[in-house]
Amino acid sequence: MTKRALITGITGQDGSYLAEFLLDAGYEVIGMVRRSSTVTFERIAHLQDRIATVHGDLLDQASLIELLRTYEPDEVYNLAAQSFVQTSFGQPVLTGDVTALGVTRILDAIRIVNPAIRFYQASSSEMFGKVVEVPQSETTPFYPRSPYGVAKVYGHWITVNYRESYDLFACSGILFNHESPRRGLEFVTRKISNAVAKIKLGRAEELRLGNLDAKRDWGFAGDYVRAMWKMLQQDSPDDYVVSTGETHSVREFCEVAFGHVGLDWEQYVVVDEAFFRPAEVDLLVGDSSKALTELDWSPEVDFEQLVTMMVDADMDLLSGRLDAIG
Ligand code: NAP
Ligand code: F7E
Repeated sequence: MTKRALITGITGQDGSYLAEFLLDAGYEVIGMVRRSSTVTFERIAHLQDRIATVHGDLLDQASLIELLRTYEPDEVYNLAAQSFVQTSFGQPVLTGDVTALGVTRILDAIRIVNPAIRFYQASSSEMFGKVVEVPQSETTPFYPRSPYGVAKVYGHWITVNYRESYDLFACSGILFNHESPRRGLEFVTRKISNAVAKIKLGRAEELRLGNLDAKRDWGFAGDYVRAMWKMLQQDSPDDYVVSTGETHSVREFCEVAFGHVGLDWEQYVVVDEAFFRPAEVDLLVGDSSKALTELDWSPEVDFEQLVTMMVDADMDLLSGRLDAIG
């Protein structure tokens, strides 16, 4: 029988890759989108005739209950969030409402409508924040460093709590940074790949960045959505770290990205205090051996391939060889 999945946040980076993956696996895909005065479907435009988009909002409990009643999904992937760390410092209450309480709203909707629905929560390595051990695994204590990280800790624990209280099949995927040509332009990797293309094509002269020393475990989003799905196919629900196990600094990302088009990053990158954060996460590197052992998951794209893929895609996009990033 065809399985039906509901994806919240389908218009985001991960939502678009997950939708592609599930369609290829034979799923019927329902994507929850929030009302907007402008169209936000750029990443899923190429899937429009294969998915159903339906209106709902993580801020509105009734809309979630109604969606579950109407569409009767077998699996729910909760990818929706206010996901930009810098914005969470300026809008901490909104971030808490969507990224933290939004998880309770959807879990409670599942409990009320159909507790047999399998649930995936998009948790984050930002929960480790000021890391207390290296590398970080499922047993590493959390020490979030932003309202976003704090909200994700809440989302993680409410997922565990609904699993333990109501026997829901609820999994928390603790995913480290994952990127792609579809990454939002405000995140540092895409900001860099996009600027590299603009500079190479003569449309920009410099790139202003914040902390170049921050280190992240960067993987490819297309690899990471496979892990989300695998979690919901197990015999019992659990939590998993998903990462590459390698860490690189923002500076190294610049070196590889500019170097790929024959430019020296030091001639173009300007450090700008405006992009520093009130509290920083200095170093993240994950230990995903549990995902390897139990889910048979490992990443296929390495750091260099990821950076060059993003630069090539932005070169194609900006030089008109590609119409869209989807
Ligand atoms: P993203 O590109 O920022 O997408 C976020 C999605 O959430 C968008 O579809 C957005 O809709 C939607 N959304 C925001 N507020 C909403 C609301 N109130 N109701 C319904 N939908 C709402 O994020 P992403 O990179 O794909 O990440 C997916 C999830 O994984 C997020 O929860 C993120 O926090 C988490 N995560 C991401 C990473 C990563 O490295 N990418 C790592 C760990 C965890 P609009 O298009 O209308 O704005
Ligand atoms: O920053 C530094 C910045 O905004 C990475 C989200 O998907 O991954 C993401 O959160 C690092 C930070 O991602 C700039 O200070 C320097 O140390 O790309 P980012 P993030 O904060 O790691 C986690 C796992 C999530 O869950 C989140 O949803 O880069 N950095 N200069 C900069 N960052 C930005 N954005 N812009 C700069 O100019």
